[in-house]
Amino acid sequence: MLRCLTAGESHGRGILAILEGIPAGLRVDSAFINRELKRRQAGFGRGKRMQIEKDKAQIISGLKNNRSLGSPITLFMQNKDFSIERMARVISPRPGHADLSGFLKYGFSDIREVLERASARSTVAYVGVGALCKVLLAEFGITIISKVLSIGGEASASGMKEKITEAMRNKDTVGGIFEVTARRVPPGLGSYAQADRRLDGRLAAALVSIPGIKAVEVGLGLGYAVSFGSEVHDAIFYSKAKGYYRLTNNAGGLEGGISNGGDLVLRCCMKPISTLMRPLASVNILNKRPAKAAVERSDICVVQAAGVVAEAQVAFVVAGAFLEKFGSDNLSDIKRAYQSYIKRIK
Ligand code: EPS
Repeated sequence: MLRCLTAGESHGRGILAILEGIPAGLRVDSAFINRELKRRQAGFGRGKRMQIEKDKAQIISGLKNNRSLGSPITLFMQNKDFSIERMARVISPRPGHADLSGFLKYGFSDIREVLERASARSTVAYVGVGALCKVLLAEFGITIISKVLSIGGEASASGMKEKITEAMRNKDTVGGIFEVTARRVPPGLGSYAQADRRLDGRLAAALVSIPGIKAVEVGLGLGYAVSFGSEVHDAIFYSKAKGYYRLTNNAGGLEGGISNGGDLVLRCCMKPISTLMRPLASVNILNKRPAKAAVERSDICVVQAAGVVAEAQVAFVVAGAFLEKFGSDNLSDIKRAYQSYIKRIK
């Protein structure tokens, strides 16, 4: 079982992740983890914090001479902006953020205590863990990529840029849609046998748990609702060279909660960032009178970065399901199990 726990506040000492279940014998190049962390920091519309941070992972446990030991791998990403004790009190919750619900739930007197952990800074940990999972999956030829499909309803590169510039000019924020694709995933990951083993459900849960994600589509997604069955189901073919194959992939590589051998294709809608420089109406939590929502340093648009985070989440879920299917202790054993399975299903 692949398990992960993360910790850390946005302006605390740093962000930490413990990943347990990576098999022994995997070569891990820390430069790759750092490249993934850097990708998360990029994108037009990112805010000032990204000019301060240069996210880098220190590997604190689980590797010896760059090889995994089968023991928990701990990553630590230090924050440059470590100012948690000096941060100003926040008293008017931002609509769209965790501020009000977190404040009510935990009974704080300062919304700062909520937003320090609710911050999307926590996604540094997801990306670090996802990078380790990508390294494992790459041993089996599996790759995961993402691309931005639209920003504020605009689908051309120039239109997207204009939308972000417009949001910037108006002291506003803007969301969008991105797509994640996992290639060369073998058929047979996940199961219909129990709801919590379904790979589609596990992927959707992992994606909708990324801060700001409000919708997830699998394959054709909402498009299924406006089509006839004969138009959308992916017909099945067989050849000796290829084995079973399809010419279309509306299913997004998932049937019956199991990977079917096609690319996993998932689209996510990200809402606009909820910190607005021209704030919406809110309420002062001290006197319960109307007040403008809090204004914090933030980003204008993070759809591209969210795509990188989503790749990491998909990598974590697929790696977990992969290890369940093929074993989990030793990389060579897993390779043998994988090869014998690939031979059988042809
Ligand atoms: C982020 C770090 C945060 C924000 C952003 C994402 O840093 P700071 O709050 O110090 O500017 O830039 O977080 C949010 C927008 C949010 O709503 O949580 C990061 O590292 O990605």
